Amino acid sequence: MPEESITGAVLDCAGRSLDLGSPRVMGVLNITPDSFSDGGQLFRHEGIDQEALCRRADAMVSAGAAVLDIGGESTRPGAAAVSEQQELDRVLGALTMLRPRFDVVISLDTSSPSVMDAGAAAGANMINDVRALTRPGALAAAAASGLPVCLMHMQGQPHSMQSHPEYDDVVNAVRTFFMQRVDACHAVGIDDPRIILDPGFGFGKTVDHNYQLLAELPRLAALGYPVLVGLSRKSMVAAILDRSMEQRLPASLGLAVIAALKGARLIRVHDVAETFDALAMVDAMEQRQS
Ligand code: 7PM
Repeated sequence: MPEESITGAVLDCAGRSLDLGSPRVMGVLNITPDSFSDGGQLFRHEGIDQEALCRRADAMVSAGAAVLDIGGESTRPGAAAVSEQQELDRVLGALTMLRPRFDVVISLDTSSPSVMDAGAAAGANMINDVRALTRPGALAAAAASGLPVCLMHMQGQPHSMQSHPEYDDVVNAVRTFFMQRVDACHAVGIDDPRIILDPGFGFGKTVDHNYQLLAELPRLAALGYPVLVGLSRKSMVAAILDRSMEQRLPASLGLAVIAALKGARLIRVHDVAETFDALAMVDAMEQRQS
């Protein structure tokens, strides 16, 4: 475990630095045909809509996104499986478009070793793995990439994870999982300054589990690694307020602010401009706190 808290750390992302002294926004770019909640399709049968992708990325960077997260596999419950080749084509296609155009940290939302290898070679800055490097070869690929990695907790597999989530104590289970995956990272040479943790809201969790994790986020941040959260438009909004996908922004901003106040430093969202402004209020206060 890190000796002192590194939650305010500056991450070295393949030469680009990511200052987590303030809460930062990670913008979601889903390169999937069934983009569940980002309001527009960046991918169709013919392939990536390059113009739409660049427009969306440009809007996110202008609005203050510190990180862009490119994903080519839908982890939505019940989503169709994607072949590794398909995922590679989507992610590399997007990365090749965006890398020369934007001076921003680019994260790859992937569990596939081949995407990690090729993505790192093509200029990606971070790996965001909802499977926490558990796929065969993923630990080695992430280690070789030299990039920071986000280890997310998930109970079960995407297709079935929401059918019957169960824990004795969800916060303890997530903590224990984190400590095991951190050990696995250390064993392959991924050291502390490269590790980010994410409780995985909605990934094999009931509404109660999600809100318990949110309330006790400081216990996870206390492990000493930067915490990333994805809450944007998730069903934990709909469970409290009966809101359609298009109506979840105000509640998502509420969740982003709560998470930041409880120690999250990277907030993964669809609505970058609005989240940036909301988090600026948290930052303004925190910077004046003694
Ligand atoms: C359907 C349900 C489609 C959920 C997409 C999703 C996270 C993530 C996702 C997260 C990290 C979404 C999710 N969620 N990566 N990827 N943390 N690190 O809302 O919470 O985009 S996919």
